[in-house]
Amino acid sequence: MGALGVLLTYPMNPYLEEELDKRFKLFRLWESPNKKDFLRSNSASIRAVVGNSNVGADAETIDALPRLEIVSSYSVGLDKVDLKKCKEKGVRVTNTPDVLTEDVADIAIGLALAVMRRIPQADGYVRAGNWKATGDFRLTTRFSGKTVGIVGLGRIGMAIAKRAAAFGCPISYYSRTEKPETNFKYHPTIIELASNCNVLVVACPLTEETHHIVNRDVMDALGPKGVLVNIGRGSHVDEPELVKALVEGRLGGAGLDVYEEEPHVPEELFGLENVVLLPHVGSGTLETRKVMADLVLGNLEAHVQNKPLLTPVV
Ligand code: 8YV
Repeated sequence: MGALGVLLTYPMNPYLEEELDKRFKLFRLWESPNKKDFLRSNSASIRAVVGNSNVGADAETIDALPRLEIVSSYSVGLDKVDLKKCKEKGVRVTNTPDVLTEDVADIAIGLALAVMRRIPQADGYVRAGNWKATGDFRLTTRFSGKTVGIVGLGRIGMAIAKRAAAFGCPISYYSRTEKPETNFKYHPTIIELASNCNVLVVACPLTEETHHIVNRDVMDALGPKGVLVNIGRGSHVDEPELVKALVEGRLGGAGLDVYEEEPHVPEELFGLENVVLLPHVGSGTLETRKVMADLVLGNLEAHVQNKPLLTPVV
């Protein structure tokens, strides 16, 4: 049957790309000016898709590839993969759970600290020579001991909770179901959670139910002293409402790693000093990205060899 034809949707990791090229027959989607034509002319060869949080496997891509057998995603989040269609068509799906949990949780805490202690601004203050010229930096807000509310107490949510607890922060959470195995305080609605915490961290998967789960009412419940941290997906938050809430001072601050239309970030945020903006780097360490790549490769190898998949979803 020859080497497995693998479609890589986006230039996500040089090591992964090199290994895919060595082990399989690689097709690079982004190199083609016309996606439809590219898929049509290579549809007889492509039996696997490797996507990520930018470009996954939508219904159109899946329909264009009648020989597709597996989608091996270089991400834990599968919101860019049409899971329903994959199920219907018998296409297997894998992701990269667990291996990125610690890094993403680190970034969540880093964002809360950066926003509240104004770390980027303080750094800029030193670099600009202002410390010498005008004296000490202004006072900031304590993070330790503040109530942290987590939306979604899955693997990443739990890792964030553990870290925040070590900072002496009382932990509360909202999720579809209560987790009686934890001592954290459960709130049955996100509004109730936001009304009762200082820092609200979004850590749930993006689904139809969680799209814009952080809306204007939630932001207002968090209030002018509250801080929103988003390490989930941009579309968890109603972004135009977030911009308004921050500009109008109805929300105290925001630490964001994700945006609705990446890499587009609303420019109104650039001038706000109560906001810290990261370019979707939650899992972006050398260590984690290597293990993620190896999981993608391992799942494809297992599929080819008819062995159990390492991290099956569908
Ligand atoms: C990456 C992610 O951004 O795992 C996820 O769901 O969002 C990230 O780890 C990504 O897919 C790397 O390209």
